[in-house]
Amino acid sequence: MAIHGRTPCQGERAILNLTDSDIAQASASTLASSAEQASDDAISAEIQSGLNAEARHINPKYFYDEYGSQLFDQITQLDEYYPTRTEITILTRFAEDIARATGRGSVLLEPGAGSCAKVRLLLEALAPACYVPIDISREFLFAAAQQLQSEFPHIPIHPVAADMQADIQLPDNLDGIPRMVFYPGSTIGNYTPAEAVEFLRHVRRTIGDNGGLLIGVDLQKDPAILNLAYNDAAGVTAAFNRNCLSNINTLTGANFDPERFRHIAFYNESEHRIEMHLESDSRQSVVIGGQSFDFKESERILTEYSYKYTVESFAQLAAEAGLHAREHWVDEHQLFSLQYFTAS
Ligand code: AVI
Repeated sequence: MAIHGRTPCQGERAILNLTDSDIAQASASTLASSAEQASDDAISAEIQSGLNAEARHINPKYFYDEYGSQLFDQITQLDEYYPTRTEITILTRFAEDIARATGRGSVLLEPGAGSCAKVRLLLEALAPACYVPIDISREFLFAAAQQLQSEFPHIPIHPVAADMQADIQLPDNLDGIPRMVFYPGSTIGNYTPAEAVEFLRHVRRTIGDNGGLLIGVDLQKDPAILNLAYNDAAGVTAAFNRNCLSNINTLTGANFDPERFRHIAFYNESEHRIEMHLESDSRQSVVIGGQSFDFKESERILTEYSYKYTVESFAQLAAEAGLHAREHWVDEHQLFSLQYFTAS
């Protein structure tokens, strides 16, 4: 990667200019874990294992092929789906407050950065020594980083194509600068609480003893609001849910008929989570990787959990990972929160 100027550690901004060859080099140095693309057989085996389980399930990662990502973008713009616009309102309104709480000039890491959309709202206020977007989707990430670099030429940007759980190697000149992980979008809600603690422990290791975490967390609220958010009138969430079956067909040669599965989404009040399922509209059989699966009428496949927390319940979870609650910001209707934790 071409870094021009003195290192940030020396007190001056380094400008990282991304060229095509930088991109190629960085791509080549991608961490091994992200380079290992699951083979068709491994995908079939994973789907088979989920469907052989007593509670049939499919990993929500299968929502996100190109079409699924477009559908998710559409979801974020729906009237019923409040999380994205509410988080944007909080980031816009409290950017300076957030910077005051977190401090400026840290190395800002964003796992699953995608299009780097939300960080734009914070970059001027946080003035990071370096912004490190991390995403498995290499081409998309580098295109987004290049665009961001042109909008914020004074902020060094160091994209890393890697899995969210990978250990990230940063340039030596960033050693000793406090790290802050930015994890917006309430993606943490798609983990079970045990998985969330595991992820937060990984964050804790990444930030070391003097770093922080700024995370978007969706809040518990009137179930009617939640049920609407995941059952939009236009049927975009239903199409998003069914699309995982089309994606699995493409990846494994399976023969799901997505139209023969109904979209089911509801708020489970005792578990504080939205559950999304696909429900078979009749008896049917599907072949995946040479194995046949029979579905009874109304039999369900679990496709996603989306856990909702209170500020306090999430702070307790984070404490299990060694993260201490410092400050939080919510919108006026208390729909969504942005929460700041430090390692010590
Ligand atoms: C990505 N994640 C935070 C979304 C959510 O709300 O749990 C995924 C989603 N599923 C249905 N609608 C949106």
